[in-house]
Amino acid sequence: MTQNAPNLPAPDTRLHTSVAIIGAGPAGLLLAHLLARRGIDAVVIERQSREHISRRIRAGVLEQTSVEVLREVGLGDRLDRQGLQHRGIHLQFNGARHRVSFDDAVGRSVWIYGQHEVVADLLASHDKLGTRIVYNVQNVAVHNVDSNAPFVRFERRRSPDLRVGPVERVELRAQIVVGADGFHGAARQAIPGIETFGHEYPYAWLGVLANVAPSTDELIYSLHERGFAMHSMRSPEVSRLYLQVDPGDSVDAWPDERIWEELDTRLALPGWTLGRGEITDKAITPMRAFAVSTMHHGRLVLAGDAAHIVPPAGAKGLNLAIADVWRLDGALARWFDTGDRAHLAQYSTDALERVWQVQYFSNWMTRMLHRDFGTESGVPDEYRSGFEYRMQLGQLQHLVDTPAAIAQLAGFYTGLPLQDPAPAQ
Ligand code: FAS
Ligand code: PHB
Repeated sequence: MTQNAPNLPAPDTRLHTSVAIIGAGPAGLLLAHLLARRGIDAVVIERQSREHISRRIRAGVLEQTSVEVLREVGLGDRLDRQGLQHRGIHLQFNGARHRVSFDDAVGRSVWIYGQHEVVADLLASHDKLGTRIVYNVQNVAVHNVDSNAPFVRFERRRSPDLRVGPVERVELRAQIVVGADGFHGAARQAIPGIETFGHEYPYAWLGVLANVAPSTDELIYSLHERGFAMHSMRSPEVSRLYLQVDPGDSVDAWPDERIWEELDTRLALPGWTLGRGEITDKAITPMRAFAVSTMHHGRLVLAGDAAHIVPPAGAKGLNLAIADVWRLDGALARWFDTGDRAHLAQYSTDALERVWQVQYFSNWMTRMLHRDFGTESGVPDEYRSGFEYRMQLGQLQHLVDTPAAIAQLAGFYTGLPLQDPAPAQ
């Protein structure tokens, strides 16, 4: 991904900008939007096509902190019209469903508004702003991050069929390079000596999208002895549902009937029925946590999943990306407007302080709500996992009975406050 400006072949095309952003996911697109509002030029380069990034189904929950940011920067109109405000969630265990009220506990909410909707709003904004977004790039490499003239090299094909035709070598010169290229991106490798820390959970999520009205008013997180299940939604007509499965499980082993049967079992409640409909999307996502030791080196900065991944039980991945970008935008604005380098130097420390608190919350939600059947021997160990399960039930019962515990969950779930970054002393 990175070289220190060896004698590279001359590029076919040279582009110039103030901020080169690698990745047109929520982090990259939102940063370009925020910078454009300040008159700071950015170019976004993206490995996939516009169609591909537009149809990716991922996160569904926006914490109130994120909603306030999006409204503040002119991205709240459709969200306020179509987003579903939720003032609490349901926790289900031991055959009972308990409502956890965010409103009563902390007076805040979350909004159900799919990540693909946020991306659609961002792309519509960039169409109006005329932002330069280069899709279908290949072989991206970051150079000279330790100099004051970093640049990104990449290739693109001009032909409509991206697999054939001449390759154009492009050099994008910038003052700052931002790696917003997600977990599988490679920008972070351009940071010498960067360390990564992480954890692979012994389970995964089978996520399904179904054309059926949600059978609940608010999200249901359920711990059943067979494993975790969740009932979420995308709109009054579309349900989003999840099942805990084994990490090595395959979607092929989960025909629709089996999915509905298992959801019925894990979400069962006397007097309640789960509506069924056409499943339009199903995918298995591994469950991992990961974060880097630093999000900044020289003229390279990281934001979003490029720097951290949280397990989705806390509904934080997208929200953390928004918080990173809000903070990075403020630091870059000061850097470009006044030459103040203190805020950019402080960005990584401040962003990671939030990341590790959210890692803690996401891990806590994950371990509380998933069954760990795993054993080193591979032989089911009811002695150990049965003990763990009964302790989780005790934890959940204490949680729903204890206002202070509910307040902590509600505070995290609806979003930690975004403090204005204090410049480094
Ligand atoms: P993204 O991964 O969204 O975007 C990175 C972009 O960079 C991509 O478009 C990629 O194509 C591009 N890219 C990568 N390498 C590149 C290169 N070398 N050159 C150019 N471009 C490159 N979060 C939740 O809160 N709730 C959920 O339910 C949830 N479900 C998820 C399901 C899946 C399958 C995944 C992968 C993530 C899920 N997440 C969820 C987390 C997700 O929402 C992320 O937090 C969010 O997409 C972060 O946005 P970005 O940081 O922009 O990263
Ligand atoms: C979703 O609706 O996709 C969703 C909701 C809550 C989570 C994770 C995913 O914790």
